[in-house]
Amino acid sequence: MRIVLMGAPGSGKGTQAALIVKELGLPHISTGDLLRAAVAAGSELGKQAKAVMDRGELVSDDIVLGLLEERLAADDAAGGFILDGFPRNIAQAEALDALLDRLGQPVDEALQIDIDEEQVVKRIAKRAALEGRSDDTEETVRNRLNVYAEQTAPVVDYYAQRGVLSRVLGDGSIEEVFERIRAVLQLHADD
Ligand code: B4P
Repeated sequence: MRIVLMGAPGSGKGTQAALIVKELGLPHISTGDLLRAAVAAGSELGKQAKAVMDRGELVSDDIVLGLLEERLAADDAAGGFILDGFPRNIAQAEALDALLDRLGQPVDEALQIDIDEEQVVKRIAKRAALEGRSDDTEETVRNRLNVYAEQTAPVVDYYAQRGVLSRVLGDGSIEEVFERIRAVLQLHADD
């Protein structure tokens, strides 16, 4: 199964992807994690990405697509995957379709986690206190939310038009949200 997990920053994408991975045994491919690994490695690409991430903006499509293509070529991705944080704009969605069409492996399920802005700000403030991620400052989070509304929200319609979109509510506990996701995935596994 090839799943795309979408939602605003703080909607619980990364959190829920980790639970889905456990349940379905698919690799979890997070472009945020791939970028943070590049930053931690101190490569030239990582240095460029860090400046952009710290402003709350999207890293260039070329950089992210390069990282993603490399990751999707690994053996463990051949039997399906969960993509977390990608695509983040229409150009990325089209590039992903082109890449997966070449492999004969289209997206099966695009899962959108819906959440209101107030909860996002609270959750990320909590993570900032616990983990100190450099893009979790209040100003950057606000910018990430604006970027999400302008560039990423249209991707939801893109998948709706392709008939693969499901939506779940992201409020409530981590377990409650996961139960909703599990119900959707179960339903579609039986299709
Ligand atoms: P990401 O790493 O994708 O960061 P994110 O949107 O904040 O999501 P994340 O998965 O980390 O958080 P989650 O909602 O699970 O991206 C970071 C940056 O990388 C972007 O701003 C951008 O610059 C760059 N980037 C990434 N992908 C890109 C792409 N494709 N193109 C260009 N640039 C890209 O969780 C947030 C917090 O909420 C956690 O602390 C969690 O514990 C908590 N939480 C989750 N569920 C909860 C619940 N039900 N109740 C209470 N708390 C909950």
